Amino acid sequence: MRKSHGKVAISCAITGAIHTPTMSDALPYKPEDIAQQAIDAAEAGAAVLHLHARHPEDGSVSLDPEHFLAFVPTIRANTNAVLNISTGGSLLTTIEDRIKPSQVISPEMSSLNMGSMNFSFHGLAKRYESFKFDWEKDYIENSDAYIFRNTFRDIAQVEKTLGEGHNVKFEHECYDVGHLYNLKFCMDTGLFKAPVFIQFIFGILGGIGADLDNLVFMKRTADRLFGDNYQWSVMAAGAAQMPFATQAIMMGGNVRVGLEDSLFLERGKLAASNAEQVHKISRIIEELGYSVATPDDVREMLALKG
Ligand code: KMH
Ligand code: ZN
Repeated sequence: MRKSHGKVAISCAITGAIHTPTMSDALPYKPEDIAQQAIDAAEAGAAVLHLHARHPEDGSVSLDPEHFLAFVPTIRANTNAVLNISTGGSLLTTIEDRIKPSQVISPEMSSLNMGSMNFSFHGLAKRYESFKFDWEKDYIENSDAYIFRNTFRDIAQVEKTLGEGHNVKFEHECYDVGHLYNLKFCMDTGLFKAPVFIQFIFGILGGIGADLDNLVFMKRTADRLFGDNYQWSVMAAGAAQMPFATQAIMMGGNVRVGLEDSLFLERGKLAASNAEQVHKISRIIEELGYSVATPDDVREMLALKG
């Protein structure tokens, strides 16, 4: 997309499934707050809104489609943004449960995680007592709790149900270089058609680290595997969020920000909202001489159903 339009698409991941409301007052979990933050993020320049739901009472993760339906219509009524519903769910939930919200909502996009892995936001352990890991207890005795299962069968089931069934296009979440090869393999078997949209993800323990060499490596590998048949975006967890997004802009990519991925605006300063992060990356895009893509630009770029 950058080659032809000089535009950068911003995705904003509004609340996710990992951070807890105790970590930041800004993290939305009530439906009206998720809706308002999503609307504000869209007004600030986010073309794509990546959405998870939470239980409104305590902010714990929910895969209940009703909890999604408590905010999706408001967002649809008040923005032109592309809705992207998570199929990540939470660890140890079945793929059937993870797909359900997207089946009910039939969004233009859903996330699709491209491989099984150990998954931990280990960076949070430095700051939050509730995330302090005990190596023996958590990672050895209880290590199954960290499995993020995304087998080829799971991936095919998401495609069959949502791709074939609802004409949903995917944000292919690639947490490591092997996931790019998984995606290529799936394309070669005919499961996915070009162009695919790949989210390069950095800084999850279990995936590739947030080192700039790795961004170059992921990009070079994707160029080799997919040629012109892909669009890409970058998401880095925690403190690496803004630096990696900036680097992605300079390399011709798109960006993802949002409180799902980092609670901070800059080192030591919590973001007041998702929109604050979107404003910041929008400013950077413009300062670097590019412009912010609209939702319709993204619809064209990814041939979404609209
Ligand atoms: N939480 C991120 C590391 C999903 O929702 O499918 C990736 C993610 C997964 O957004
Ligand atoms: Zn997500």
